Amino acid sequence: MRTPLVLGNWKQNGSLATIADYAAEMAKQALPTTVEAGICPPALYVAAAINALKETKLAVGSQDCSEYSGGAFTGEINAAMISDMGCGYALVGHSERREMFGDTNARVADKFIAVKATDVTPVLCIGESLQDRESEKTFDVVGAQLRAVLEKTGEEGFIGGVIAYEPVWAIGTGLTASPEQAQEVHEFIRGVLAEFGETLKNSTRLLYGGSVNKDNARALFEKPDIDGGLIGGASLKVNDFAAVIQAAG
Ligand code: G2H
Repeated sequence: MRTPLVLGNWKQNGSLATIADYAAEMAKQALPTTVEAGICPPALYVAAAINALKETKLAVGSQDCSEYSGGAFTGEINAAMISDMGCGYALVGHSERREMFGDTNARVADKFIAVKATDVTPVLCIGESLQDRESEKTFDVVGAQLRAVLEKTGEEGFIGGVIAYEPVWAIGTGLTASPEQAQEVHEFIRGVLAEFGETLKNSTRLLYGGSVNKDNARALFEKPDIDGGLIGGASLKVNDFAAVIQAAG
């Protein structure tokens, strides 16, 4: 039995004022006790978010993590710091980091390993571009992104980690993969996990991300291999995000 997980990725949005309002409104929402949920605000606001969300069910996560453990890496934040601040999760390999900030499969694997060495849960983001999908390379691309990590960690080093499948063509575009398209890739991902161990296959939570909202969430979360979501735009509005969390319950 996998506990559903819904994480909000705020990307480069938010302010001290919006975090305070958001937390006050979220505290009034009746959220299901059966769902784990959290938000990943910009790193500078993690402390404020943890403090503001104390009265809610929401945890806080980081949007990224350095692969380095510390030293002369200006602008970077390491896994020990993310743990030290009390974050429950750290995203690694989001497609925006891969596309715009040079995160390769190898670097993402090192980031995953750095997070996994702490008490923070790594959330490995993978997904194909529109061009990949149109040229029928979805499974090749997603498989390569996943194996790059699994081949370094093995089953033991991956267990407890989370995977977010986010087709790049569905991110922030309003285009969502249909529940059937998402399930097909999630089933493939579980097949790759099975190559590394049955426990890994059965226990790993697989989130879907890409224009999930309060109207399409339930149909996605009903699919057998979809264990929750990574939510961008819709996580910025309390009512919408609460409805998505409820849909996972
Ligand atoms: C995909 C998702 C959250 P959105 O990036 O990671 O964003 O829901 O806005 O497509």
